[in-house]
Amino acid sequence: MSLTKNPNVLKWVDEMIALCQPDQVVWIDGSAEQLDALRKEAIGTGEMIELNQEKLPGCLYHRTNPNDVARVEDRTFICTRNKEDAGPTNNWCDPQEMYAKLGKLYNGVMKGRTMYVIPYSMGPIGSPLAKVGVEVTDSIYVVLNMNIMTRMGADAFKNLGDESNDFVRGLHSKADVNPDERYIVQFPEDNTIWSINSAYGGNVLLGKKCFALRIASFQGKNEGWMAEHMLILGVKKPNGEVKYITAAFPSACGKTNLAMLIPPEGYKKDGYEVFTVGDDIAWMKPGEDGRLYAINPENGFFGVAPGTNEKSNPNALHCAMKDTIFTNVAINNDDNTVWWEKLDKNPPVNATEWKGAKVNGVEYTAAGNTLAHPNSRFTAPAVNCPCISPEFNNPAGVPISAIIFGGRRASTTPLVYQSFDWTHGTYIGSAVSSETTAAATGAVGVLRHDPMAMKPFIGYNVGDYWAHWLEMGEKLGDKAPKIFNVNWFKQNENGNFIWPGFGDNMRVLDWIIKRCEGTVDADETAIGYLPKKGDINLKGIEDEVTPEVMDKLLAVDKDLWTKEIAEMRRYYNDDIAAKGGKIPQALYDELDKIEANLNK
Ligand code: GTP
Ligand code: SPV
Ligand code: MN
Repeated sequence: MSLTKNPNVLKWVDEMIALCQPDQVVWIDGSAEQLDALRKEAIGTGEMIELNQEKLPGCLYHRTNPNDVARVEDRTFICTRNKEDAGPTNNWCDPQEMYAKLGKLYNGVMKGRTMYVIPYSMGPIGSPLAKVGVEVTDSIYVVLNMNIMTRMGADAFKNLGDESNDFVRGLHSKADVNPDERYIVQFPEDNTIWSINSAYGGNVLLGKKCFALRIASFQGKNEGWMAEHMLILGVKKPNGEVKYITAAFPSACGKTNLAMLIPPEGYKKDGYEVFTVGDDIAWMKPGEDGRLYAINPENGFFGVAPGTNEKSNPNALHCAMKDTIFTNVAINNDDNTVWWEKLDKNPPVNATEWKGAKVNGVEYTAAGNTLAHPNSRFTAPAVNCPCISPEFNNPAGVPISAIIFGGRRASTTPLVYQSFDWTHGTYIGSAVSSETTAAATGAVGVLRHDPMAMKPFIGYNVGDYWAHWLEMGEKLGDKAPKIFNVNWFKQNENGNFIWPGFGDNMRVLDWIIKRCEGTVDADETAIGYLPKKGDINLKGIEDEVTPEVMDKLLAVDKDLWTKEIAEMRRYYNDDIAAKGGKIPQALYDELDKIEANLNK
């Protein structure tokens, strides 16, 4: 039984049924009974494994095909009528051609299967910033994950109403998970997403990267708002005031960790607290008071498991203790619980590694293998988060004081610096580069440009995207958030990180907040404002972060930066402008200014 009278939805779903020819169609109302039945069915077929229900109540395990463990950027397309509109950072194909090609793959693909029709809202239902999507899929794993990651079910249709055509159409089939015919395709001009031959995370939970970033960034450009790959957090100061900050880091570079930060003892004692609003995506729009407001369009966390532990991120760990789906981690067969690298120092002897082989975990890891896939993940409900912000469901969002960019940089980039202004901050965002991680297929640890941490997610021409950033800054004027850059990943000669990171990143947030309030001075350097000696509070970590280490963390090395600027000029010219990206003159001017500063 369909859950809506909206003729636009009904017509589109009918078309998808005619194309995919499922044996059955089930509309997902989001009721507990329906979800329970789906869990039982998936456990029955082996698609999901039920974990220890005493230790991990409501938790399920899922493993994906070893050929299907991360986003596939080389198979991701933006299909606009004009090629220039997709720009140099995207794969492009003519929409009609792509519809025809994929139409053949979808033709009859759900014969013998059930099609699930999932209505969902990105953003709190009723929020003026929220948007509705409908995903049809042949995967129960997708239904159960969408239930955690979005506001899923009949209420989403209430938000759409009986007539609106303003919903994002998402078609997904796992087909036979053939990597050679895998496609993740966005049609921004049609509010449409087609995904086929994957059953993993961001490739198939279409509300996430496909809608909330690729399609939404295109919508935001046309409608005057921003969709960004950013966490949102609130820092409560001892006087009770809460300052909200967003931060854009590339995939697997620390957003979830920063979003759930636990302040060091000294800060806790003084009364500081950190609240999580979001860990991956921010939708931001100017509010009535002229400030920039952000909502988290998601309802859960799809977090990287390896590295998550009681010390690095206890909040994330607690999120994942109930009603969570684990993907591609290892199983401890002694008590049917989960394990991943760095959870603790004791890999289970009696283990099943992520591909499904039973192994002696101690010997297996000692031989240099990992039990969990490096991009293994937990899907956990936001309500589980011990530090979830009281404003999480606020339809108006939260006012943003600071925007932070960052990435993994072994050298060159200091621990923190502030841009001279919004335009310079936009330049800094355009210059984000980072060593690649396991979140996407391909080599790991290679430095690549990832502007605004959005390279895989900008749904249109990157030049126009940068122009949109500059326009937003003009609109916001002196109410615009201040823009900063951070780097938690600076290394010494031995390849060890020299900044402790994690909870100690609070010390950097503290400086950032004081800069926003104008209560701390800074050194003006060629690249931006840096902390003055002694202005980053190191109480409690003086042994680790000695004055010499701090000097390294805050160094602006003229030779390295001259190289950095030369590389940016090459990137703008060769990778963007020569390939059809219209770079705003203001950004070239920023490049010239920094170069001149360095040569002073
Ligand atoms: P996506 O979900 O892919 O967008 O990733 P994310 O940006 O949320 O990254 P996440 O917080 O999951 O961190 C990824 C990896 O970086 C984990 O292995 C963390 O342990 C590590 N990490 C996070 N913060 C820090 C830090 O401050 N210092 C160091 N050295 N490592 C960190
Ligand atoms: C990322 O890769 O940035 C993620 C995971 O957050 S995925 O949803 O798979 O894109
Ligand atoms: Mn992400």
